[in-house]
Amino acid sequence: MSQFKFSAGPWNLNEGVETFGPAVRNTVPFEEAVKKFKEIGISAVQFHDDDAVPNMNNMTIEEIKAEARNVKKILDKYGMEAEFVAPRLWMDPHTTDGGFTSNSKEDYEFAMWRAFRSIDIAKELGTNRIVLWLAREGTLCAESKNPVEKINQLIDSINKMLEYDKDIHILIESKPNEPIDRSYCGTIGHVMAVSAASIDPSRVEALLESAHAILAGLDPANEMAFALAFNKLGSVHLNDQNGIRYDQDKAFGSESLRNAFNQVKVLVENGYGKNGEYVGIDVKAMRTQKQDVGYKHLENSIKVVKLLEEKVAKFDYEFQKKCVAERDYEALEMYVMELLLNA
Ligand code: GLO
Ligand code: MG
Repeated sequence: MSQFKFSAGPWNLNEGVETFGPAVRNTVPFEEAVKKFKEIGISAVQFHDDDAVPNMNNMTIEEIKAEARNVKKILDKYGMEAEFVAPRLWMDPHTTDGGFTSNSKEDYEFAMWRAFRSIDIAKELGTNRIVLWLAREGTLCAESKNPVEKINQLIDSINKMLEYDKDIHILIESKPNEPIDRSYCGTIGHVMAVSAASIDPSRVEALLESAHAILAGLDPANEMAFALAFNKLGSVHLNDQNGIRYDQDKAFGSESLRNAFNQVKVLVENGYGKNGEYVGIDVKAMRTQKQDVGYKHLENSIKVVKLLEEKVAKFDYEFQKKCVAERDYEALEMYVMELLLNA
């Protein structure tokens, strides 16, 4: 049992494509992915706009909405929800140099069109959450953009989305780098600042992904805590990451169990999920994994969350208080190690 509701995206059943090699697994058709998700305890699907409506660039608004309604029927068939829709502004030729911070007026307008369509799709799927992973909002060549101007342009874009629909909430997924070298919105602190500068801070929240915090050299649990302190943790992407390398999206807890424990602990302690927030599992199957077991990374991540919830339930707050009063932090640290090791 878990106190959380879990979500994942179709991209989490990945084919294993990477920079140095092609696909090693077949694409799992959408409906099959939804079925699989359901079987392993996931209750909501996360969408890129074009996961829901492929080929949307060539469709009218009405056609896009109609297609989204068909997707909703598949969700309904399996009793699944949609958690969010995220405009995929990193794949298209129009967003090679970013979308909301593009130097090209035409490409900027394309990015806004996709953002508005993502809102339309979200409404049809029955969610008011839009996620912005700002994949290319920054630079590869530092001098190619005026950073102050671009950060203001990003805030303007968010304001236009907030105005377009009075009900939507925008969750910014911070990431310091990859695919770009320097991102304009690399941490939860940046997200909170952008939120505060927007026309409706109550509708601009954060999505913290464990691996992204580690890539920024930060602690994922503290990043979650920072957003929680402002009442703005709209979603999380739990996964893991072996230090500052390429973005690995490993199974949750597979690299640092204590970090994972503290993420679950901060979520539990702060009643995360009480307002309908999901625990997203943004993990990638290892490229070495065969087709028929290419979903175990999801299953295992959920299992680790549940096991850590049990550890959190056992956490002895009296003992912690005693250690703090005596300033015996070695004792507290050893207690946590023993708790996690079942010693
Ligand atoms: C990549 C991101 C990616 C986003 C997803 C939703 O680093 O974590 O998986 O979460 O595209 O926008
Ligand atoms: Mg993510």
